Amino acid sequence: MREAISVPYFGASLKEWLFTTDHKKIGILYLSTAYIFFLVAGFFGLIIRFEQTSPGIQLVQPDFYNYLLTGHGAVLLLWWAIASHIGGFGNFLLPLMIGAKDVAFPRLNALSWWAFFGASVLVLLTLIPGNHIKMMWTGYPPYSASGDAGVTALYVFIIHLVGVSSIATAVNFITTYIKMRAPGINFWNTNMFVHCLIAANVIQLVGVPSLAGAVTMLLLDKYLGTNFYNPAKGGDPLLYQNVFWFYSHPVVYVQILPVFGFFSEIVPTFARRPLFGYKSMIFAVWGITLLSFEVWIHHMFVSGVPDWARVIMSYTTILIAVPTGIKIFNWIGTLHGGAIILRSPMLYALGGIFMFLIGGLTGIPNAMVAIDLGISDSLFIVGHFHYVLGMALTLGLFGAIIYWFPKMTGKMYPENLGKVSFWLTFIGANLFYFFQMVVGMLGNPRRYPDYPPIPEWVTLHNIQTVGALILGLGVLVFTIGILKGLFAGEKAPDNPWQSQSLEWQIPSPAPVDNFGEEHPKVEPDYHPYKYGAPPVF
Ligand code: HEM
Ligand SMILES: [Cu+2]
Repeated sequence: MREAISVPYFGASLKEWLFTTDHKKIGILYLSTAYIFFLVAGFFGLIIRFEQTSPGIQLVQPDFYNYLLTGHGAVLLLWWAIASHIGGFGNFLLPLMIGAKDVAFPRLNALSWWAFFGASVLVLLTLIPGNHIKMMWTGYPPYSASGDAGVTALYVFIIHLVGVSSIATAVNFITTYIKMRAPGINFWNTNMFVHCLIAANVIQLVGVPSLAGAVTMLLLDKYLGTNFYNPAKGGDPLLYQNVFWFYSHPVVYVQILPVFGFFSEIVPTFARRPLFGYKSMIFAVWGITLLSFEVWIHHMFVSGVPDWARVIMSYTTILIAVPTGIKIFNWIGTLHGGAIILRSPMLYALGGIFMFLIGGLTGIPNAMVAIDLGISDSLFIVGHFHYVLGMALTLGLFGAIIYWFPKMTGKMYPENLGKVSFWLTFIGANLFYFFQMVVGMLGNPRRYPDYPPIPEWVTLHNIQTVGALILGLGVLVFTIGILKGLFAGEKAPDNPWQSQSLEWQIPSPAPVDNFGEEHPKVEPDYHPYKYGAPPVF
């Protein structure tokens, strides 16, 4: 086994970090930025939660509440749910998993990172009181085009920069997968994470321009007097909703597919079984990708769209449950008869799959027009998407951070903090979001700081706040674990989980040149999930 040529991360100088084109460093930059933004935006969520504990206004004025909610939604969706997977893990893992030296265009990759960094700076500017954006992450006109909505322009530029970054990354990753695979790596022995990552980037490539178009027209309407969305002058606010959701529905798969990838890497490793139904999983991923562009009107069932459109998109939405069900079935199939080892990454993966299952099941009623008319814009929806996106995603990411921590840092994440943080996060999230759905079903609308003092509602809100506190504590413990692992963690073996996958066959932390000058030698019968031998850890 080769030695690492230099200490790749901690030992690198500031200059090396600033000018780096190394996919691993860029991945770590993305991931750490996304993590810090996650902490701040999660804290915004806690304040929003505390404000709703009792009826009346206690902590924050409604105007500021709108800013917190906008920041919470937009930053968690774009930074935590996209940048951490695609920019962070995608960059770090893609070349390692396919046996490449770097991505296809390392300088373009650095450009992606800097565009993203620029967007991060713009987000920080919104912290200044005069710069608040208050139109919610969806930015619907006519409100967003009005003076009350705050600095719409800043929002638009943030989307533009994130968009440039995403498109460049998508081109880069897709090319890397097609052109840079080590001889012997093919479509049928590629890691599920890579399949999911490439599918997600295909969605980015097709979808991001649509979102960029939607917000550009908004910018022109608000500041230059055009009338794309102004019905008084022949425009149509529904145009915004259509163009916005054409991307913003598929984006949920950009966000969740890489997490499916994490589950699919972690579950076989800790069940010591090959991934059940590997090929059907690949079809499911691409099925979801294709279908994802056929369902956006389910976000507009109450917006006044024609019935035929509602009916078609109601069916297509329910159809997506099929490939999704296949995946859940396959993870469970992998567990069946396996020698299950409940280390913390596995706990997080199983917890994430559970959250996804609840989120998926509560999504089916939303897809039915007759039911959605009643629960649209209620806290039921917010509870649903925190299950499916918020928490399935966060648990999956936490599991992934612990799992690949050794390869990224050369240290082990402390197992006890992994377990404690898991149980706190898992219990807290369920208390919080389950009762959020219940109060939503009783009629509590979303996005309001206040509600009528109905005793039953007050109790339900109190439970949610307790849940959010436990969840917050879990995130805190997890974060302490990262710091402890970094500064005082045990030295990591090269392959602590005895994984078959390529990224574990090199030293920890991954050396600067990955596999050296040559592609790694891939045996003809290589498969990332070729398990069978009982592990010794
Ligand atoms: C870290 C713990 C989190 C807490 C405490 C939290 C809390 C909240 C609360 C209280 C709301 C407001 C619901 C309402 O009254 O309308 C909300 C909305 C929202 N959250 Fe979270 N959340 C968390 C994590 C996440 C994550 C991980 C994501 C995404 C990946 C997310 C995405 C959103 C979105 C998109 C909204 C809707 C904003 C809007 O209506 O425009 N949240 N969250
Ligand atoms: Cu959708």
